[in-house]
Amino acid sequence: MFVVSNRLITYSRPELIRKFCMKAVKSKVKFSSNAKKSYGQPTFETHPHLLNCDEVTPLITKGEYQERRRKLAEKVVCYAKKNRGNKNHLIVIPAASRQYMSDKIPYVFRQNTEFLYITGCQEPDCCIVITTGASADDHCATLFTRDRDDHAELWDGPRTHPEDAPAFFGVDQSLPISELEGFMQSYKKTFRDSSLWYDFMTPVQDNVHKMIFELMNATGNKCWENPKPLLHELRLYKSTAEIALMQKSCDITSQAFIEAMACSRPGISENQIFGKIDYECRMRGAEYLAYPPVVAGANRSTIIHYINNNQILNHNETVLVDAGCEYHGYSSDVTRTWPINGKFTQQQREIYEVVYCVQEELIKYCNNMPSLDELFESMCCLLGKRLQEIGLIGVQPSNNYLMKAAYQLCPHHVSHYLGMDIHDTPTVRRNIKLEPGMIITVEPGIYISERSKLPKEYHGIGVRIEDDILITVNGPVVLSRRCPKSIDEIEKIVSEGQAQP
Ligand SMILES: [Mn+2]
Repeated sequence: MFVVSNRLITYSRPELIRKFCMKAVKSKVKFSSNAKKSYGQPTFETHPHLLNCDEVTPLITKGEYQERRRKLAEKVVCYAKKNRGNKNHLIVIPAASRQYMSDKIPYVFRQNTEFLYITGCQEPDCCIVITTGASADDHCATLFTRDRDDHAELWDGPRTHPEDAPAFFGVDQSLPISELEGFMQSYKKTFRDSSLWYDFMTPVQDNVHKMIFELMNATGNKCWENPKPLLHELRLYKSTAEIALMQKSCDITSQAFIEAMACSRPGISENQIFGKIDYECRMRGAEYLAYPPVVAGANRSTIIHYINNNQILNHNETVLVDAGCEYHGYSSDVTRTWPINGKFTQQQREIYEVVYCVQEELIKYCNNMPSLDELFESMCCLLGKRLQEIGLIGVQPSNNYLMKAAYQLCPHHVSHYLGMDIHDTPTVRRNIKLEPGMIITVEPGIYISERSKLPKEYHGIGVRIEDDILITVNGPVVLSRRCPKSIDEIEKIVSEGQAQP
């Protein structure tokens, strides 16, 4: 009996919200039932080579997107309960806008990651609004899509129209973006004691940002929360489909590295290696490279963020390449260092072996589920010890001394979370223990600049080895395992490549 009445109460809320939503816009929106369906992104009907039936983006189903929205609503409700917050919540996550490099010339469009994660919608200038009461199961998701514009659609291609969006994206309802302001005003009037969840810190769509800012001022609303940390907590743990996408992304990048190694020879330019990796990734199905790659020959490899990539690679030099592709929204991030003529010099080999051994040990250490910061500490420790063994760091008993000396030679962190973004979920702290489902990088390096106090013959050597690691209950899985990294393997691939005409 109690259960029945409880259900009645909880189910009344979404109906209330939905009725309120539709009433606010009823007069303005006309849906024609027999018009041709219109979508602003690939669907199973138009792109069967990319999508299966019921998938909104490759491998990720409508159901998975619905589950993500439900979980977000649940986290919001949970957070509010814990902090004695409001009972009603309005979560607003806008899509990104196009960015232009010069008059009417756009940059490659990249969707706002939080919006893409929660909707699967790849169009610019849309917005998702999730409203929820005290029970997240009754949340209501409204997708605002760009207004119909026959002229613009002729130039830029079709847009998703509100009458077609709910069936495809699995949202409860959809409205044109021009209705967003009215929708929010009505909601604020109906639920005066509600919290607004919107990321004021990183505006991604100017119009929406300005409108929300003004609305908040006008209503004197001070109940504002940022949904980003909660979204990052969700994104931190990868689903089965996401792991498959990450594996594919790493496989593509690994193959591209092998091809780039095989085409290396003295006289090739850094930019040509960049081009080779980009080409090989695209030929295997990636959309583009996930970030401007570092292709750094000789002493340029000691500059951590070198992306000029405009030098020639010579005999007896190494090249450090940090690159990765984006495959259906999922990024890989791999670094390898190889000798341009197929043979490491004595000093290059010594440094490479130190980094290689330390990297292998760090991957093994992931079995203990350390935090990223603990992983960093042990990198400094291990690097220090190895460098001492080969006589590059003086014999001093203190651990502290070793770690400081190592940190001078590797001034960056050893790891970050990885996923849709390269530096994924940056609001998640690096001092929490690893857990199954997380994906991280492990990337120790040694950079001996020409200003270093170490012996001259080591100057200009820069080595980094970076792999992408999935944490599982059975231990770490190296997703980028198909990218060769032992000295023998690497020398063989480069040498054999050079033997080809
Ligand atoms: Mn990285």
